[in-house]
Amino acid sequence: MENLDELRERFRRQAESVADRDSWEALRLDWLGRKKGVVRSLLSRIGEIAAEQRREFGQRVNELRREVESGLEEIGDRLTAREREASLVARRVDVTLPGRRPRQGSLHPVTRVIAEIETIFAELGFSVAEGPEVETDFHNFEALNMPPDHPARDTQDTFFVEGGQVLRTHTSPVQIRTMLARKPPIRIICPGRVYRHDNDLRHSPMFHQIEGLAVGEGITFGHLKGTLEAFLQRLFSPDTGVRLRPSFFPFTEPSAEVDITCPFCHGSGCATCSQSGWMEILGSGMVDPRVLRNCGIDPDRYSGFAFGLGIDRVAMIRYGIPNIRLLFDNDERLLRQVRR
Ligand code: 2U9
Repeated sequence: MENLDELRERFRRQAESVADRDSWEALRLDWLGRKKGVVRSLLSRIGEIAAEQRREFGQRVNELRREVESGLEEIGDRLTAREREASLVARRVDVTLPGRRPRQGSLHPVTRVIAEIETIFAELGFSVAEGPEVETDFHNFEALNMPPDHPARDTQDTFFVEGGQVLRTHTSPVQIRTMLARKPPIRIICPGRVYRHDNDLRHSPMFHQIEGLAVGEGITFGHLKGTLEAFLQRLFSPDTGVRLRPSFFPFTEPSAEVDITCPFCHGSGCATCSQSGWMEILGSGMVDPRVLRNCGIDPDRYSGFAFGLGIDRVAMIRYGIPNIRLLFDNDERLLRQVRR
């Protein structure tokens, strides 16, 4: 019995020197361990105690066990609190540091130019029409006055698809489809991807066009010129000069190529415009009467103008991009450089 008081004292002394998890676990095993723990070995020796003292001995060993248990629990709680404190200190966050800026997305220059041109033409009363990129020979060529084996087809560098279809070489088939489906008056622009077998610094096998078409009674070359002048001065700047040069396209008659005064030197001559002061920007003309007739529109009653421009070229001029490939390489640095 005196021994038990001594043991209690010993536990208290040992408990005081516990400084970490390992010594806490060692203390627990010493006292409560199932095989060699002090409490367990005391109980296993109860047979050595005189019968009339066993009851008291049992009670006192249980008291010791409870004291050991609550002592261990108390130290354990203290260790847990200390560990938590240490980990909070170790993972301390400096809330005064500047935040990380989220990476910002932005529209591709081609997407931006398309949106800008759509806005300008919406104000002029045009709506947007779209169509398939894999086209029939009829919609891409024949209806546009380019019959099979006609030399005009040579200029189109066509990709052929199995089954006799083609990747559209221009967005003109969208205008053909619109005229076949609707009666005049028609005022549409047709933006989209087109494909030509051509690949160098200025050409990509896939590029973007916007074509426009206006068909109605009494549409003249004057409407063509006025519309394009208004459009180009909105797209570039109000003092942009516009000039038309005679040209030829199978689907327009008469046809004209359209130049603007160079947006870089404003006409005085620089490297970008080869010292000419002018830049070719689009092709245009009055819709050939045969094209109207191919689409079921009476050319004696209706007339129309059409035009086409390369969007990628406009984006390259607008954002100073020297190589068309940069538009399609999916290099994020391009987006960062042209971002507003
Ligand atoms: C229909 C009738 C006429 C569309 C036209 C051009 C002239 C033209 C080029 C500009 C640069 C293609 O992207 S580019 O290489 N386009 O020069 N396009 S007239 O004429 C049409 C279209 C549809 C029914």
